[in-house]
Amino acid sequence: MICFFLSLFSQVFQSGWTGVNERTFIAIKPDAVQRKLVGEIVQRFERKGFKLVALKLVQASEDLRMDHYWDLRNKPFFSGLIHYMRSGPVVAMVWQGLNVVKTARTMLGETNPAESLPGTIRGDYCVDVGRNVIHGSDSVPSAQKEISLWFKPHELQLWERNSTPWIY
Ligand code: DAT
Ligand code: MG
Repeated sequence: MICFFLSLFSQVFQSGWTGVNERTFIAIKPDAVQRKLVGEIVQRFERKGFKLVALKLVQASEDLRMDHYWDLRNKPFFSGLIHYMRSGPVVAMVWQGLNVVKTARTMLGETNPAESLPGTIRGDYCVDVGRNVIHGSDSVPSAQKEISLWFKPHELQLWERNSTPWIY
């Protein structure tokens, strides 16, 4: 019980969500939901040893889509990207663990599936950069920004995972 409260305390009050408390934002895009890849993708993060902190199926509003991809607003593919992200619900998730931001990006593969190695999610499940099935934050600051865009604080679950001592 004491360990549980200490863990909650450190999760709530530790600044920067570093170390084993690092968090990333992952979104399973509308094409992957349509193609029934949700279970497969969630399983990869679970089996890796990351901890699921939040998950919801959401039809992203225009404001949310624009805010999420605001840095890319001047790219020629921006309107197509915003349209694609409106084409159906996405599975928004927060995963937590040691180096989760960088490791998740490795698990995703490259932005262009043609450059993604087999064994990565984009390498295994897609062929077109405009239908690349998954989003993952590219840095810890981006992750913090994206998590706060997609989730309210009470949607992030503070829970003790029994398998943690077998992972760290
Ligand atoms: P990533 O999703 O790997 O972080 P990004 O942030 O550079 O890549 O771009 C966001 C999304 O925009 C990407 O997942 C797919 C789309 N995109 C990027 N480059 C593109 C291009 N050249 N043509 C079409 N869509 C592109
Ligand atoms: Mg990006």
